[in-house]
Amino acid sequence: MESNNLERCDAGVFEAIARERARQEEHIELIASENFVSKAVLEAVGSVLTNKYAEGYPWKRYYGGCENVDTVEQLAIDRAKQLFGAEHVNVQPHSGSQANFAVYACALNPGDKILTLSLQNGGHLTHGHPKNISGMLYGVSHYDIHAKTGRIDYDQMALIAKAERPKLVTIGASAYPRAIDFKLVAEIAHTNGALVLADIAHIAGLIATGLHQSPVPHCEFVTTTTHKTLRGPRGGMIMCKKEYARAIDSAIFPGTQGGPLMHAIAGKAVCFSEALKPEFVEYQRRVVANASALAGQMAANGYHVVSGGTDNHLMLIDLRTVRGNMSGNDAQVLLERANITVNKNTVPNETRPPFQASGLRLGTPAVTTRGMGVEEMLQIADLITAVLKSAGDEGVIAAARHRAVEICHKFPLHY
Ligand code: DSN
Repeated sequence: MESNNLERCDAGVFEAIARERARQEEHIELIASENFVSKAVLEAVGSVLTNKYAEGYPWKRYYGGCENVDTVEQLAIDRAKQLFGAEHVNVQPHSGSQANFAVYACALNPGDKILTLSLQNGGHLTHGHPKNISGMLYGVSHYDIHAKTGRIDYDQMALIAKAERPKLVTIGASAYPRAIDFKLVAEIAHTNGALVLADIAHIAGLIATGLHQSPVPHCEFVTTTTHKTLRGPRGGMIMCKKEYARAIDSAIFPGTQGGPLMHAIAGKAVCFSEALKPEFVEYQRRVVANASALAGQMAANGYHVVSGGTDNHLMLIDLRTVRGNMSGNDAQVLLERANITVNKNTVPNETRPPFQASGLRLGTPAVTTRGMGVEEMLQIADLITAVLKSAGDEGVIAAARHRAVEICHKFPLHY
């Protein structure tokens, strides 16, 4: 790569990137929404395609010189269709938030009602948070999870759908450890005259490989990011039924975006081709097995794992059930000192504000990409436990950090 140029021209950025590379190399990455892309994806994203303006869609652009980016975008679309069995795909959303907003712009008018998962119990900002445009423009009602089981309350969803008659039901989460019954959600929505948006950003890799139920046959709209379990570049994508194809394309461009990020779309094309390979199925199986092992060992170490475990790539640990009642934020800061990267998260029946929170969200996509397996998950659970029980003791934290770095060195990133 051309890092020599960067070093010469911009020492500040060069050095920050070098430090970030070292951080990624030597920290155990458990943020459930992060992953490590292949060198091929990195090359595509760092390519000359960043230079090109290409408003419009393949073979129908506003500017000249688009023949090569047309090829790239068409490859991305065709591969995504094959991967998910979608009728129509738009690969231009700059992010998952952009993808969701384009669906709202396509399906709703300001003031229309939407029904979404409660944000405190796993939902996403773009699913109706009062300070997000989705919460400002639309009338939002929430369904929730069962406080005891930690699982989505589909009966409550049906009751609210019947009472409120929303125009759109959204299903999908940022912090939900269980499998989702998309078919049931579509039945509930359609019975009550609503369309469905499934936001599969977190579990796209599990769905692409058939490990989790796909919403694509059942829901009008499916959005995802491409950088979580799917292991591609940062970005978004929309899949929809054919009848909404034109409206969705128009909601992205010119509706809510201008020129597409062609270098990111090239990275998506490479990601989809990687995800079509048999090795990717094996990778997703290992992500789930690792999450299950990590959750099992955390439970064995005395922590309450929300819903009793996990079906996917992540778990929620409720810290209130262990002595000390540490906040999620304090736990995150302590673990960071031991080179273990996590994020605080609200948990069912939360008693703290979101910036403190009472839980941790742990995920296994990134560590699994490095090649770590069940044995390492058990060790990582024990390291987390030791650090959280250390009461800040520098000796304990230093020993955990030393071990975390050793594990990382055993599974290098090869960038
Ligand atoms: N920030 C993402 C996550 O961590 O799940 C959601 O947008």
